Amino acid sequence: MSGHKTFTMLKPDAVENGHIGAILNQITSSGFKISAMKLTQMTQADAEEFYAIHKERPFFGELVEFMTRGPIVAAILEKENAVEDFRALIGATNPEDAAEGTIRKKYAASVGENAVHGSDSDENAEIEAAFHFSGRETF
Ligand code: FUP
Repeated sequence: MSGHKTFTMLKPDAVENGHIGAILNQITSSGFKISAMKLTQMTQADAEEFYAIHKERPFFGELVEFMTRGPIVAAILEKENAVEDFRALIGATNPEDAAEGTIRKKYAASVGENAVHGSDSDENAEIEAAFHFSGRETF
């Protein structure tokens, strides 16, 4: 079935600040089902590969440093229209631009440390889910 899956990471800032429970509660109470989840820490090589599309951008070094500095919660989420609905739930990349009530508005400090990731397409959701989870970890 296309369009029913997205991938998220609760980023190191969200984990450090004790927001795992509140963010997961907002995600599940918005109708997303968790089909895979783990606490894990990305290596430098992992982060460079995951964000390879941004490697020429000026913020790439800081992004990799941030994403590897502590554990993240990686999860696969299922819901009809998952990619678009989840991006609406998390809000704009820069929390200053994010709508009231969105996860980034509530929990993110800056565009660089913005609490949560959400896939931007069905294709990337599949790639990102497979990057973090094996078949045996997905339900
Ligand atoms: P998003 O899809 O909303 O996660 O945003 P992007 O894919 O454009 O950016 C990925 C990550 O790069 C962001 F979560 C944070 C970082 N970033 C910056 O640090 N500065 C920027 O100007 C843009 C993105």
